[in-house]
Amino acid sequence: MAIRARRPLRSDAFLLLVLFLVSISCSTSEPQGFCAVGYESDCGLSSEKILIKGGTVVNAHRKEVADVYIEDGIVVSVRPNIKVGDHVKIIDATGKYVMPGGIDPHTHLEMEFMGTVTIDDFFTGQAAALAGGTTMHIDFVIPVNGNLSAGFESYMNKAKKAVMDYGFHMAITKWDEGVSKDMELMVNEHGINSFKFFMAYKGSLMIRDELLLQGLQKCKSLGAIAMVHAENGDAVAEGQKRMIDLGITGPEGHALSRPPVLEGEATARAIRLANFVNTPLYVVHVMSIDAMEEIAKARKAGQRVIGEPVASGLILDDSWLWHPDYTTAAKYVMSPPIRTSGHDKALQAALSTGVLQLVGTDHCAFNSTQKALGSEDFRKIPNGVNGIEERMHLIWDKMVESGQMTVTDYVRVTSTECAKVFNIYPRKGAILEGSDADIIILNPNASFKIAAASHHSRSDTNVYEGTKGKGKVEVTISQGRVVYEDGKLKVTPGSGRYIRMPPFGYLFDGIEKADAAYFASLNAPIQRTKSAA
Ligand code: URQ
Ligand code: ZN
Ligand code: ZN
Repeated sequence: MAIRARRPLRSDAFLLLVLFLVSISCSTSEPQGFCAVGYESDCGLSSEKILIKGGTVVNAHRKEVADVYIEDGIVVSVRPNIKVGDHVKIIDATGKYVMPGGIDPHTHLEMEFMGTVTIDDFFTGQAAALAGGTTMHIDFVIPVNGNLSAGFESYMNKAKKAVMDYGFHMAITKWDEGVSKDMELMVNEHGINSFKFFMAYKGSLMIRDELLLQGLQKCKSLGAIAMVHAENGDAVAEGQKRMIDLGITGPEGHALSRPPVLEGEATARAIRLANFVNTPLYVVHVMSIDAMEEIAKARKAGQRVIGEPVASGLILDDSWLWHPDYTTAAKYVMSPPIRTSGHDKALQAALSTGVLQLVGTDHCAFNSTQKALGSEDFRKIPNGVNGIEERMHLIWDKMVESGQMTVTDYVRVTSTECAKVFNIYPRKGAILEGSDADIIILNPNASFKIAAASHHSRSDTNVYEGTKGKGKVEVTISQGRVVYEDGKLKVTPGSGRYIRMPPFGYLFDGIEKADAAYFASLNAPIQRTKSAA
């Protein structure tokens, strides 16, 4: 039988398999019609040998003029005058800053919300991040009907097209024994070390104090960070009704319905409950002086509270919500709302002095068609703004160029502190021997201009439209590969890695000692003898 003469099957099948894989990876790496601006694919996932020469290497603890040698995705050495052999890509960084890639602690990619889905998914959102100098983000998993495991599976599936490293926080939207058990699973099996509780969005994501208390205690026992969206959801619902009753149905009604006092009240309440449980608390998207001052007071009293302002709250004010053009006004609708001018400057000052610790974006982008869902009623406008591509440039221009912040503090608030809080430092958030080679080169003498026409988000609008500034990220290196250079992205869907985050980060150091001191201070129960009477 002639067949026997043929070569054994395994090799043919194997070859076919390789050919099939290459054809897929080449065909899928260029989703049609995505952001034609300076985009090309790189099928080879080879990691490069790279020498970054003569730049000022900035870490959160110091800056130095030094070379950085990268191999196999890892920083091998950081010192002056590194000599290398051939086949090494040399990047001249003279006169430029060489910094850890940004880490965005707060994003929502491909999130189902308010009757639609955020316009950026793990491909477009991450590609935009890399073009803006952010090399890792931590997204929020939303449970499926309250089920954490189902939520986790659905987000791991969404992340299959990832082009950079990412991690997950988990939202808690209902409480029962199953959820409590699943939280253990998320921490011990799935590398999640933080859970978010929404005190607003009545009727969808909102939870009540009883659940928040349960959640805080569970987080403590697991060594997980409790995160809160702090607004009084009941009062917000009242505020919304008040505006509608007044005939105020436009985007300006969104800001008027949830004033800073409702953010301050919920922030104070969450802080006091976390104090009662004695567990670290992380307040997301701090948008007002009211919330910031509650955090400042708690930290001054020695409580472990982390405050996260976001780019929109630091850079924008709410005058846009009164813009006569609906599409323009609606794109600025997010919660808590962007505040009146003055809150932005106060949040900048708090960030530059350490009252607030790190900067996120809360990137939750909806295009103008999606935002039009609320054209008759601001309560139906999908809440959220963009920022994942703009954060690093906006904070450099607003905080460093203005002299409010040093370059080492810039690295701390855009990268290192996030890595430390979520316990992945110094693998992430640093340019140290052994760290992942996630690095950006920022040219302080170049400038940037933001426009929806040139950004990498899928959205047709941008809340920073027309903003210009000093300082430009010219090169982004992710996992030891140059993924952004000369305005061109070189990304490969599926190359992004899920980063597991272990529990009991630095914020938990000594918590049990404080508990022991508390129990010792109780001086109870009092042993009483039954009185004769
Ligand atoms: O509240 C959040 O963080 C999500 C739902 C994003 N939207 C927003 O308006 N902040
Ligand atoms: Zn929120
Ligand atoms: Zn958010």
